[in-house]
Amino acid sequence: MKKNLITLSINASFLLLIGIFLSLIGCDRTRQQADILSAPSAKQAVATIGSTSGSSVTGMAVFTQNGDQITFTIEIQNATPGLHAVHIHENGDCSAPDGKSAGGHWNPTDVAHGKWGEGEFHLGDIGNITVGEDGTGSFKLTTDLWEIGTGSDIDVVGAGIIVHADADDFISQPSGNAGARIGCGVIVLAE
Ligand SMILES: [Cu+2]
Ligand SMILES: [Zn+2]
Repeated sequence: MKKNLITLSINASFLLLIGIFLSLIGCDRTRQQADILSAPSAKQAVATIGSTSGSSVTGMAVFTQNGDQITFTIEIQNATPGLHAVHIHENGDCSAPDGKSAGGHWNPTDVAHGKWGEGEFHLGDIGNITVGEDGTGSFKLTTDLWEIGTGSDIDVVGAGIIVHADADDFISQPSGNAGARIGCGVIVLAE
């Protein structure tokens, strides 16, 4: 009699476990369907940063669209500690060893160079990234001033990302006196 009771409770626990397992699978499937449904609006562009001007800088920049907002993140490695300017430049061309093939600052609105969010500034004037003693640094920015993959004047795809040896002073024309181009990447649409 006691043995039967134990068997019964083991069976009940087993059924409970199966129930929990099945409901977890159910949740997961619902989540996957939600991801598929939201996929078309989640546009993304990326730029892999390679070294230029004899530096050993590497990094990755990612643009992710959420509604009309685009979040930009960049992470770099192997840079000297301190401030380094980061800009979007007009050409997605990193073929020159000094990065000059990327051209001047991306400036589709035809205004003066400046500080992001204050008065006039190029749409490529992202700002300065702080690199620590370990040679790494990261920066994040959210804006509705850019587009991804629309082919419009303010579409970032096809432009370049440049990391500079020095800080942007946000004043000097036309590019903030930020020194050599030590990192370069081409912004491409992510599939
Ligand atoms: Cu620049
Ligand atoms: Zn600029």
